Amino acid sequence: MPEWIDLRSDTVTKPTPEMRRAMAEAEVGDDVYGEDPTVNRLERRAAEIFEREAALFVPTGSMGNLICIRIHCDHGNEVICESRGHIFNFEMASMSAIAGCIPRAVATPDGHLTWKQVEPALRPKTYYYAQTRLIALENTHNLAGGTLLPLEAQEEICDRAHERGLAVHLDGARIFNAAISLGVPPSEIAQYSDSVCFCVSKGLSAPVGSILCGSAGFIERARAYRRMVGGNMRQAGPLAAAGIVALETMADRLVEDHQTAKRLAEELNQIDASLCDPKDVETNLVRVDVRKSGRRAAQWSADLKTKGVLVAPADTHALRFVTHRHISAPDVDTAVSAFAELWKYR
Ligand code: TLP
Repeated sequence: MPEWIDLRSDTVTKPTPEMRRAMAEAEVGDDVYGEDPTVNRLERRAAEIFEREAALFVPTGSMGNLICIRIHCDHGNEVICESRGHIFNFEMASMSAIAGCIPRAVATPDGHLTWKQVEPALRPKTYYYAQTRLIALENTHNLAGGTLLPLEAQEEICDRAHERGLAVHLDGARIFNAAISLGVPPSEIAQYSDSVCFCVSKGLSAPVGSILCGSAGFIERARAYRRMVGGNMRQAGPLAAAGIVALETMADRLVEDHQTAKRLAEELNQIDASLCDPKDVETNLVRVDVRKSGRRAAQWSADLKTKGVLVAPADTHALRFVTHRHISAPDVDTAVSAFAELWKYR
């Protein structure tokens, strides 16, 4: 097996030695009876960090988002989301197929909704319209390039939505990256929304898992819906143990991933300024526009793979480079040289 430089996602991060030890030693019980002490500890700690009444451990971020949408909405309701949002593009239309909702996708230049863009998408309260029930935000925004939704924009959307009796869900899969970049605790970013779902399985390096936070009543319902969608995990203690290590020890180092991403963008920009603007890099994702090469992102991805560099297409003409714990400074140099070589002979 060759040593890949794997820039496809931060989901590829492997558990740290401390996580593996904690997993081996985790106390376990049947979580369906509420008796797994390690899962209970993780949920209590997450609720504490996010300053919410309760939390729930779920296997994936996709399941967490689905459960939240299902609780906030009735069948036939509309969910306003950003057109490049994860829940709209990568979750197998679960909000429609399972939760019975219809997405109303709003396109924005930078992936981030403002109240000015949301308001015209609200349905009037007339019997022949599907009724708007939920606004779904994403911070950081994955497909837009790991961009940050400013706190003021979130606050305004949430305040205006709440005045109209609408709920707001935050997909905070990478909220710890957002927190580092915005220089605030994650609780501050999530404070305006009714629910938040974040992942410990991305840059935080735990092998599996996401966590929902909300009111005690919301989490009680979420526990029931998790069962409905097959998300119960019984002796999940070892997974939760890794999650605890992730929460306690892995957030601060994300700044290194952001610095690596910035340097990667600077070097790619030196090859050709059309590829990316380092100023756009706010966290650990770099969107690289290969349009000028006349070749599609999928072709670039295949060509880079022949040089040992794994990068996923973000859309037809853009690649997404994701930095994480296993990407070192020499890895960036190698990836950039491989890219430069291919660019020269494009
Ligand atoms: N994102 C994955 C892929 O699905 C694209 C990745 O490699 O970035 N919300 C956001 C914003 C996400 O980026 C992801 C995963 C999820 C939710 C879903 O998490 P999982 O994979 O745990 O279901």
